[in-house]
Amino acid sequence: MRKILHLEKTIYGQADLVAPDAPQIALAGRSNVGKSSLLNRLAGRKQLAKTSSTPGKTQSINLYRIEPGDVYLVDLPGYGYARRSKEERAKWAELIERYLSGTAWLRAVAVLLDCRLTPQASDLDMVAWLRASDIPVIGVLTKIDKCKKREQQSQQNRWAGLLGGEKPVLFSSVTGAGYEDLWRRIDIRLGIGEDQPAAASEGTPEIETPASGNPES
Ligand SMILES: Nc1nc2c(ncn2[C@@H]2O[C@H](COP(=O)(O)OP(=O)(O)OP(=O)(O)O)[C@@H](O)[C@H]2O)c(=O)[nH]1
Ligand SMILES: [Mg+2]
Repeated sequence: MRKILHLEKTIYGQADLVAPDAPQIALAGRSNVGKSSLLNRLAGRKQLAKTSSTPGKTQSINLYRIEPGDVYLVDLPGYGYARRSKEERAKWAELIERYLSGTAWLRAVAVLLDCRLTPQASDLDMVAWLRASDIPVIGVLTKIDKCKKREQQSQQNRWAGLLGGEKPVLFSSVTGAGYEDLWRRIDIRLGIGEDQPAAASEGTPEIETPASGNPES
């Protein structure tokens, strides 16, 4: 069965920081790494989450319910965007940290890493913090359409060491590479399990533009 993602809740700040009491997986990573694009690819919809070539596009915590079921994928604002003011960066970092540390139903965090970059300090900090907090990490190397096979493999091996052994998923929102592998890892963490491979059994869907426009706007 094909999964459908619906934007159910948007959190703009501490005042409305209430996550649902349901299993959820968050997408974390530096600004521009491709979190919202990856979510759109997983949903099979081009414009569910807003994306931009300019870093700092996602400015809220967006909770997408995965149907069928009562489980969530959560798109986070990016970290490490140097052009934001110090105050703004601190505000986002605090909101993200509060969400990650205060959500008992958080089953894992998918940490997205650009396949073209060597491990960045902010990524290493995030992975170290998650591991110290006992939050499972799903590593994802993004934009692999921009990396040669050899580079993909060396980055995968390097990150496997930093992530505690498991090789990150090789993903491209452009080609759909890694779609099944990532859904499988998400399903396992959400407890949807291997009994209901859902979208994975039907392969990568063509991305559709929703007729009803962008529900986020
Ligand atoms: N070639 C290629 N470009 C990608 C891929 N994924 C995302 N992009 C591009 O990278 C840019 C940033 O993508 P977003 O999905 O908005 O990134 P984000 O991590 O959500 O960024 P913030 O919301 O600012 O934190 C956009 O121009 C995307 O088109 C990919 O797999 N391959
Ligand atoms: Mg985004």
